[in-house]
This record gives sequence, C-alpha cells and structure tokens, in this order.
Amino acid sequence: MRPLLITLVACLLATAPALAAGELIITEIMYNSSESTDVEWFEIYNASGTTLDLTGWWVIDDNASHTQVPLSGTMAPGAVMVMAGTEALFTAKHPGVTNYFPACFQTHGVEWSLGNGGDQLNIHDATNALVCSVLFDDAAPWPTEPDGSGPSLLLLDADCADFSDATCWTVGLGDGTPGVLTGTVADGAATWGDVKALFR
Ligand SMILES: [Ca+2]
Ligand SMILES: [Ca+2]
Repeated sequence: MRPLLITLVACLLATAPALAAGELIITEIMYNSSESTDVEWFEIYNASGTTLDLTGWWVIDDNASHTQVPLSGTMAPGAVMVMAGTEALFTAKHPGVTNYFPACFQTHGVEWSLGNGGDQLNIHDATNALVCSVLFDDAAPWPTEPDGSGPSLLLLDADCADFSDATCWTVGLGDGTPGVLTGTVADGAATWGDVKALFR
C-alpha cells in the first residue's frame, strides 16, 4: 500500500463517520395535548446501529433565535429517549417514564414550545450539522387528531425519505407512548427490522 493511501485509510479510520440521514429519527411528537396547558414532548430513536454520544448535540424549533436545548448522554443502538417540554408536567402525566433528557425545551434558557398550528424540530450534532428535521402541521394532509384531541403524532414510515412528509405520520395511541416505540418495543436489543415491522 502506498504511503498516501495508508494515510488516507488511517484518517478514515480515525474519524468518526458522519451520521447518515435517518439514523437518529424523531418517532413521536406531542405538540398539543388535551390538557389546557399542553404536556409537550417528543421522542427520538437511535436507528444508526451504533452507540451515539450525544455530547454537544442540540435541538431547536423553527426559530433560530430560540434557545438551543442540549441532548446529552449516550444512546445505544435501538435506544429511545424523550425530551419533555416541562419536567414536572411530563412526569406527573407519565410517571413510569424515566428515559428522558435532563434538559427540557420549555424550561431550559429562554422557553420555547411546540406550536399548536404546526412547528419544526431540528436536531443538530456536535458539529452543528443537521441530523434530523421534522416540519409538521396541524391541518390536512397531516392528521388533525393530535391537534388537542389527545393522541400524538406518530411516525408511520421509518424509512421515509423526508420526515416532513405528512404521509410518513399517523395518529398515535391514547395519550401517546413516550419512551417506547408504539408502546410495545422498549427493548434496545430489538433489531431495526423488528422495529420496521412494527411500524407497518
Ligand atoms: Ca403546544
Ligand atoms: Ca412512543
């Protein structure tokens, strides 16, 4: 192997590969719950097949001047995590759910919330690269039941090319299933194929 090629290969091995699209995805969004004060949250899923170190990663809504709210910790392959709007409201409604981030988007720095008329969620990695984006709406072709009737917005097609495509989303179960995929898969050992089968 020539020295230049050896150097190139060494560099590739030493550099963590960039996350491809669809490898960390938002799987459920509660933007307008049935309460008079919304109990907001969203759920993310590590579909990358590798453990992700979320140090330095952050999320923001559709307003770039809003506070960048940090993700944190690591996520094993298949792991699911929730970010709540307000911890007290979230834990009061979902007392059994413990896999949520310490930072909450309605109470970390300058408050922002998920608009009841549609909004955007953007997850960035530690290099500020955009790794997941969902632009959702409360009107057709988006499901309208999540707009205050109780259910969440639930990802239907995990292979979606564009997660802002309304056809990728459906109406969630009950008051949502924060922290577990469709309320049945909480097992980090589940394969991506298992999960995809559940979505179908
Ligand atoms: Ca809201
Ligand atoms: Ca869920």
